Amino acid sequence: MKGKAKSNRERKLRELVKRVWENVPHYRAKMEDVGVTPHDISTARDLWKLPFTTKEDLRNTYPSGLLACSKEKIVRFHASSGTTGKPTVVAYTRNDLQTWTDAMASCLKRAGVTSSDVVQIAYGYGLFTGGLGLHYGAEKLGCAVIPASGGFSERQLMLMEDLGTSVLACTPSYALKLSEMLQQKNKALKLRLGIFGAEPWSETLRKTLEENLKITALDVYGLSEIMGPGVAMECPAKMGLHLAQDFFLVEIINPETGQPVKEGEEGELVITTLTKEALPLIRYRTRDITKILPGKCDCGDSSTRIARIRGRSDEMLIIRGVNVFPTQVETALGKTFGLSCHYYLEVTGSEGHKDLHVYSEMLENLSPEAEERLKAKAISNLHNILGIRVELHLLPPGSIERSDGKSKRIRSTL
Ligand code: DLL
Repeated sequence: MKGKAKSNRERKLRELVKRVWENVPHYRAKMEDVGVTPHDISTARDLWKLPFTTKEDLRNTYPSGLLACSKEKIVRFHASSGTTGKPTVVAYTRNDLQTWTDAMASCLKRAGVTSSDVVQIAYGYGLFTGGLGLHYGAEKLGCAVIPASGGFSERQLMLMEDLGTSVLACTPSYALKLSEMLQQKNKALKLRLGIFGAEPWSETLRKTLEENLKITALDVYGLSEIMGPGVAMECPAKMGLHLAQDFFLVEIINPETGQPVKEGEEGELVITTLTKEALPLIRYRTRDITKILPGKCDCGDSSTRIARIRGRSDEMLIIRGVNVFPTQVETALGKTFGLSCHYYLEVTGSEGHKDLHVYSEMLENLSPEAEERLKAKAISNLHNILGIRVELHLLPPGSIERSDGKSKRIRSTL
């Protein structure tokens, strides 16, 4: 069966390469540039011969230069949450939407969601893929779906209580905001599971959410360029995210050299879509940093698993020669009893000598002496994990703005 699944994927790969060669001049030109034709690609081992596709390719061909089907076949557009310039537009055919629904439903099933669940979707609905992606997957499983979308937090809590929400799907930072609001209320909830993703988050934040909300919190990964949520999902064993491997091939490369990393090493995730019709992507550089995990998951499933995303390569700070990801700061702050999970970062100084400022919120107001002790402990934890000294600023409880969607951890950089 395993061999059959593999040969199926390889057949899909050959068909994909032939299809983009015939239908997408941009891909054909890039392949011709490196002297590759569809005849050179027969198994996944040949993938390296193909050129990468980047966010720039999508930008340069905006809005529809990479389309591999006629415009009549498009039934939906989404767009990435780009902050600068034009967004990245993603198109779907009817089959693409079906594939997405199937992939998302399998992810939710893997997480333990069943038709008895009431799923409240507090990811944004609209151009962002979070809301509708989760929505169709959960509906396919037969769940009762509450399309709450993001924000209107008081109403979220009311719906949770009145409709008996058992599964909450939103960003981990929004889940944190909701959990804090809940702590001040006396609500009888049936919540048991959180499907959290769309931004990097740490094990520490998982623990906090699980304790505060009395749930199991699982990680879901995806990106609009590839499809949306549903690319990979944790199971309750929490041993990494299982890849939806019927639909994607993955590689891990060194982001600087573009070469594959050694087995099990961390690097940039590169994804090839096997079944997408409207916008197939070949060797798409996600800029997300992770690794392929060895061995088998305790759930018994032997599908490829990736580690929780450490962060995006373009959000990695280099402070006096040391690489720092916001999730590492989150881990260090989480190890410091007395601090909340709310924080943000600023970088000051000059190119040659950067300083990292960490702004972290205290759980309660303290006496000056107790605050000094807390600060010393946090600085020591940050030093142990990051390997550098940082400027730490402790802020009063509740002073850092809460996020209803993806939180912005790096507020300013050079
Ligand atoms: O965030 C799709 C999504 C929606 C995923 C809902 C999960 C849940 P984009 O807006 O295109 O799409 O952003 C994609 O978000 O490249 C990662 O950098 C980051 N990201 C997504 N999921 C995770 C995760 C959606 N579980 C970008 N952990 C990706 C860390 C994540 N980062």
